[in-house]
Amino acid sequence: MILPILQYPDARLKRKAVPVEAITPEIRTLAADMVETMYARDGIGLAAPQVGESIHLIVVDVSGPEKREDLRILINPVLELSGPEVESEEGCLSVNDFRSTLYRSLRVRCRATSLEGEPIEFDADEILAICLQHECDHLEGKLFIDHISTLKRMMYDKRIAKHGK
Ligand code: K2U
Ligand code: ZN
Repeated sequence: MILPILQYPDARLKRKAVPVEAITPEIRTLAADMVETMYARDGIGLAAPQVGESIHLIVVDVSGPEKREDLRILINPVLELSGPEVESEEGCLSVNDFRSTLYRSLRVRCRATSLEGEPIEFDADEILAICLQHECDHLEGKLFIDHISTLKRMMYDKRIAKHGK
């Protein structure tokens, strides 16, 4: 089922999510719905808080909605950042009509749990590393606009206040 995606400045996007304690049928259904929603919205990642569930669950597929060749469903993901910081131009399915550049680590090591309850560990760089950092920020209640300059943020907030999007 395609789920509605919360839009900034919805306060629920600022909540710190909580770890998944048990992989229940409801968690499996939510993960499947998040995957469907991500592809339907041409995204390459989606975090549970964006669909109103403040738990540590993200889905990513940097091969994109056309190919759907690299789907990763990550429960309780933890990132270890490494490598230099690189400039990243980002948008967000929860931040309408806005893109900005910020800095992200070029490489990450990700540890998580699969839907089957198995440990997952992999290294990532480039767009997968950026996407993982973007999604894990959502679990902390952070959006990419929290990393940009105050001036850029003020300009976006002013546009939202005036036009609602
Ligand atoms: O969390 C989200 O809002 C999903 C983002 C993830 C993302 C944003 C910026 C950079 C990497 C990942 C959406 O996928 S935004 C749409 C998009 C699509 C392709 C490439 C970059 C961004
Ligand atoms: Zn986002």
